[in-house]
Amino acid sequence: VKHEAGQGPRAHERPWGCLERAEPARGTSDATRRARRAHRLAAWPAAELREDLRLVHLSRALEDRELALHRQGRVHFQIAGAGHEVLLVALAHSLRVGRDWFFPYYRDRALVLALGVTPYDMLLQAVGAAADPASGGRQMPCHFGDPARRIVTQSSPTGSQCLPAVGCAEAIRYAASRPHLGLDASGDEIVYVSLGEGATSQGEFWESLNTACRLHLPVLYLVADNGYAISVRAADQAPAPVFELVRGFRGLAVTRVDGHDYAACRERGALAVARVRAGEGPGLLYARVPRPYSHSASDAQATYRDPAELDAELAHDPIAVFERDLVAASILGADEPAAIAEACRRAVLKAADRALEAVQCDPATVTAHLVELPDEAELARRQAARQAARRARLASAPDRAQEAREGVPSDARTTPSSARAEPSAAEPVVLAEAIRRALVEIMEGDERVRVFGEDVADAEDRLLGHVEGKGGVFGVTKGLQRRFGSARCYNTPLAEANIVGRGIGQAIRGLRPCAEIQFFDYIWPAMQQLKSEAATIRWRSNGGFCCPLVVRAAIGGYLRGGAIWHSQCGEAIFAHVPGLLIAFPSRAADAVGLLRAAFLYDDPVLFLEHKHLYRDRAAADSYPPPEHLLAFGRGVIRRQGSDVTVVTWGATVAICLEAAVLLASEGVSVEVIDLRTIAPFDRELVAASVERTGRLLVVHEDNLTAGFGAEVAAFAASECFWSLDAPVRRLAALDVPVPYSPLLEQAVLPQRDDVVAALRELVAI
Ligand SMILES: Cc1ncc(C[n+]2csc(CCOP(=O)(O)OP(=O)(O)O)c2C)c(N)n1
Ligand SMILES: [Mg+2]
Repeated sequence: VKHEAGQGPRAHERPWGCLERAEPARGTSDATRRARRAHRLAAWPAAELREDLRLVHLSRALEDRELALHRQGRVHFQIAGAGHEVLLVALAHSLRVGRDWFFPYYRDRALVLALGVTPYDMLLQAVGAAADPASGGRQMPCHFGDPARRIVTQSSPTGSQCLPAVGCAEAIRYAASRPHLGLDASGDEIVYVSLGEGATSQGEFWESLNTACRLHLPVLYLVADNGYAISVRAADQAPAPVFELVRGFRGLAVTRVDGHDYAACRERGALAVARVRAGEGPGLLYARVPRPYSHSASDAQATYRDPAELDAELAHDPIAVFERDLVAASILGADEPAAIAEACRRAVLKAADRALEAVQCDPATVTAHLVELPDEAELARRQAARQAARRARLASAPDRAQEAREGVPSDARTTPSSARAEPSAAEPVVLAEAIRRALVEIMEGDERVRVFGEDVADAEDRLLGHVEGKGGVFGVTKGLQRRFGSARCYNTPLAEANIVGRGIGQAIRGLRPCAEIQFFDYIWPAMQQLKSEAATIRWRSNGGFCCPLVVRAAIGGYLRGGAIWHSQCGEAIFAHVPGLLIAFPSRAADAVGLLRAAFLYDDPVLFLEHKHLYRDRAAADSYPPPEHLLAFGRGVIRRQGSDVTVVTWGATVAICLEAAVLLASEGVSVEVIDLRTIAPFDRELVAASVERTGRLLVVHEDNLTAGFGAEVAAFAASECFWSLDAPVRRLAALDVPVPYSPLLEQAVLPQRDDVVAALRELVAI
């Protein structure tokens, strides 16, 4: 920043990082500080210190070997944890392998070594070998993952790990208070989540702090500040260092430590962990560390860093400081550090040679572990088990038995008299009510299911006897909190990434979370959690982890007045995401069958509930019996016909059926297929129908360009070509947002007469 003569920089322009970093230590000489550090080392057994020195050298030797192999083209990427090692091995002493949950950062190699992952395992990942235990050759080096050690499969988006980490901590608390769930919760396990100072700029970090503090969760954040996010200085990221910025987070214990000082890291790290473990709430451990190596093998930090700063970092490498202190404290002889370093170098050389000989990945396996859908027999078995659990639960609560027989929750005990009466099981129920009942039934059968989102709860517990309760802006979750308690149905902050990210963490910890997105139009803040996290967890860990999360979202238009942010569709965008299952029912009974299945799968489901159908009597059905289970990927023929096939889903199913009735009077026989699920979609049903009719029209409410209809049409063009007597046609919303004025909305969304016109034209070809 340039300043006028005589004027200093204004406060907000001051590069705090540089000033603070340049600040000389006050009052004590280097020699005194070194003597103090050496003295403190005597607190720990020499063998432990020696082992820690071995670990830091092992970590550094791995970086050096991988970098060399990268230069030779035998390792395809490298990212080094150099400079962070001493901090991490010191902290590892306070964490418990196989008990605590780890959401690491890519700089955490030394920690992961301390947790017991071997150099060979890490090198298998670096060379992209099939036997890479973390990812089967699918992820870059230092993207850790080890189910037995509870090291959660890591992704690359910086900061996105924070919300799942918080969700995991939530689940720990829930599981610990319900030992009968068998989730192996010790009660004092904690979550470790690690990130760099650059990643603290991400909103997801702040959203996670919000919940960690509000719920006093057992989460330890480690922020390792190495001064740079690739080439961007810490001072350019934020107005102040993060330990200052978090001051307003009530309940967050912030600890600062110098990552060059093993003793300080170990002592203060232990105190920070102990506090979190004791249940006193979240902690943030902020550590200053150097970055003596470039950001990654694709970076050359000499091109943008001050040479003097780099020289200073190399001269004060934490490993060298640790060695000098160990020798000064007479814990190691003068020659021992070099010998340890050399032994590590040799061990890594050997492990690398072995890894280079390991079998490389088989291209045929690349689609394995994307999703793992059980067959229908297995699905039925799971449903039977859930029903048995439900019956047992209801038998232990006799006042619920009548409801179970009827499949209807009465909630009569605590609902004020003004609440509506429940219909009997045989009476048709609209889609919203069918979903509500299905949620009740599923929650009764599986205590791992929790429902959360914006406004999903009824009311404050103390008011439940006096007010009717909210239960969602569409009333779909009404009565769940009243019936199952606030631990099983609760409100979240108004933050969609928070909702989905916490769901992911809970799923990883063994629960079956049900996250609600109030309006599909507001799902986008959660996109990273859905696309980069939930949908990739199984694949990126090569089947080591899975994410059984159901995300319900109210979707769609035909509302009159919903406008651009309460009426959109957009399922095609999610259909483009491998690893995500998508349901889009058009009728109440289907919604129940699909929701039952959704909670029996072990993969993430986006469950789209059409707002226009919520209360549409034409989409109502009797509440189906428990055996009614719909596997994903099974469409249904809603109306048989022989002249033309219409493929559709959601609210346009009814419109297409009306059009088919009209055309029947003109002698045209239209077959209408309701896909029911978008991912997977029922290719066989579509192909068999087109084979009979020779003509295909795809109709959807989402806009035309790159809509899911394009996928169905491309499938038909490719696989049904010899059956087709006419080009495949699509009818969809115009490529503009949904407007407020009913006249404009009508102009944008496909209407019955549009379908009729399109069909007439198609059969005339
Ligand atoms: C969301 C996201 N944006 C950009 C990147 C590319 N990227 C990878 S690491 C990195 C810098 C991270 O800096 P910091 O959090 O300070 O960690 P450090 O690498 O310094 O340890 C960036 C920009 C990414 N991985 N994820
Ligand atoms: Mg950094």
